[in-house]
Amino acid sequence: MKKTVEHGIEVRPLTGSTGAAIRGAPLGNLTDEQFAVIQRAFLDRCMLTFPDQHLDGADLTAFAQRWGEIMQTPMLTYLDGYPGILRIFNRGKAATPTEYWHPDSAYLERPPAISILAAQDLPEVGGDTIFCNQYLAYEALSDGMKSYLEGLRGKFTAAIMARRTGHEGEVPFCYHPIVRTHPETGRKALFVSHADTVPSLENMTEAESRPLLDFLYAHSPKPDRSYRHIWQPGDVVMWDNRCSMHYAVHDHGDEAERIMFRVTIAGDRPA
Ligand SMILES: O=C(O)CCC(=O)C(=O)O
Ligand SMILES: [Fe+2]
Repeated sequence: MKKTVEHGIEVRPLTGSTGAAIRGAPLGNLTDEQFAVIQRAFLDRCMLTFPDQHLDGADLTAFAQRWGEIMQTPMLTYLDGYPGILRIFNRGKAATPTEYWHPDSAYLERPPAISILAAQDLPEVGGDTIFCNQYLAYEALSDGMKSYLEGLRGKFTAAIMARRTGHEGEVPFCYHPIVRTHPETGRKALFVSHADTVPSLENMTEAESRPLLDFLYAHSPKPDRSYRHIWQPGDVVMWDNRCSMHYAVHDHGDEAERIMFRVTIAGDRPA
């Protein structure tokens, strides 16, 4: 895996398995050829970092629009003047809804394909985000397990989001295959999440489902198929929710300022 430069865009792999850093162009001003280079790297590496971009709400929105349709997630409140931008801030460790492995908003019928974060204000140290490659998690399973998982669907619920937002009444959920085929690469990836998000398999009790789901969740994020991002001012990071999970490490204390702008891009129904 080597660094490449094409149309002035440098693509440098971040680990042997996951992620690439993109340098060489301001994101607000990419040619179609440059965008194609970035798109290829994204599909290949599951997530990208763009150092030193310092995007504000307008720049972030313009960049995000190149990837598809900007979407909103029900129950969340978006920035005044920027209906696609969610302001992520430090809620304190006890209340953070993102310190566990997950793909974003997987309880939606059509979960976001892509999420993009632009750092606005960072703690002096800590608050890293870790990403894991769910193609490789799938490929590491035995042939027996792969065929056993064929056709199984998980119940994906909004329990964590409902808790966080004080949502009352029935918690939204839907069923998705726990092995999904990426609509653009054609590769299979393991599609799972925390036990509160995926409590059970379709047509099975929780007691019957947990051993398998717990195994798949624990199996997924291994160091040799992950990348840990240590944020720097101005960073933009984007990930593919169809083939990766991420984990926001809360080790910066409840008082430290940590503000990110997030945009999500609409995706297909997992299949
Ligand atoms: O704050 C972060 O680093 C990531 C939070 C997260 O999970 C998200 O924005 O989807
Ligand atoms: Fe997330």
